[in-house]
Amino acid sequence: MNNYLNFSLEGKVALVTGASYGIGFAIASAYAECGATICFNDINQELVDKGMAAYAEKGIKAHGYVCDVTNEEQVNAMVAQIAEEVGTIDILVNNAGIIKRIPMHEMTAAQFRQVIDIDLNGPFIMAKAVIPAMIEKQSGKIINICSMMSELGRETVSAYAAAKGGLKMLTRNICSEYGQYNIQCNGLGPGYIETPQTAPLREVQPDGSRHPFDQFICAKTPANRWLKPEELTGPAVFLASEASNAVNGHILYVDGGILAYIGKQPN
Ligand code: NAP
Ligand code: GCO
Repeated sequence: MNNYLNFSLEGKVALVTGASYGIGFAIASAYAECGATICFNDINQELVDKGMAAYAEKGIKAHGYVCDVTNEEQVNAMVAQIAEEVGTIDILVNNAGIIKRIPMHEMTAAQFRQVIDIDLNGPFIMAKAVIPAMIEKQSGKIINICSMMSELGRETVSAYAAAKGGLKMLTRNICSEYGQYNIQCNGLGPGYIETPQTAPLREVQPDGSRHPFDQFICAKTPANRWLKPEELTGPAVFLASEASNAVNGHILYVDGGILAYIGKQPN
């Protein structure tokens, strides 16, 4: 097989965190279609059960685990259980994440810490747990789900932007430290995606008008629309496959052109 054209994930074990629904679910589903065995975790059994049912509905036999990515003991136990039950992890997607939209001067330190803990410390703990087996295998793929906020700020998302900016540099540092073991660590930077996390930004207003932020972000996107989780899957498969073995420390933005565009002039 020509590695330069090998997008297959046959025989690979992929762990996608926080993948009961949303972006993680779309990426894991695409990985399954490309031949990977899918493992995912979520914060509680109810969500894991929901995810298992959703994967089964798509004909995917997934392995689900209850695990809080900020809890190192739980993470190490999950990685060991996956190694025993499924196989060592070839592909890790650090997808689990939260956002809090609060003006910074009103945000408590505890709220700030919670976002940093899940969105930045979690990916560190997860990557640290899977890297030893990847070193032993002399191969591995780590994909960190970054954000427009890895590059840009906006009102009310200080903790999230700090976390996602840090995640960009964690991505580059894992690349720097572990590239010698044929481990590639890249970021996937979605633009504005239609998921539960952004639902509040798309709510129809009481007068029936579109949410101001919905109108704003469409004006900032050349295609003048929100993106769908499924539109991230091609780039995600690329970053998980041998086709990207020479790509490392890169943040692949899948944003419909937002970062390139000054925005549409209001009428
Ligand atoms: P989502 O719909 O909120 O899903 C996030 C998932 O992560 C949920 O299942 C959530 O569980 C889980 N999770 C939260 N904290 C966790 C923890 N401590 N341990 C394990 N799982 C945890 O988010 P999404 O829109 O799919 O986003 C997924 C990732 O993409 C996030 O990292 C987000 O920052 C990033 N992103 C999203 C967008 C977008 O426009 N949607 C754009 C760029 C980047 P709960 O249901 O319990 O919270
Ligand atoms: C927000 C949104 C964004 C998206 C995403 C953009 O409040 O601005 O939630 O942060 O989630 O990260 O790439």
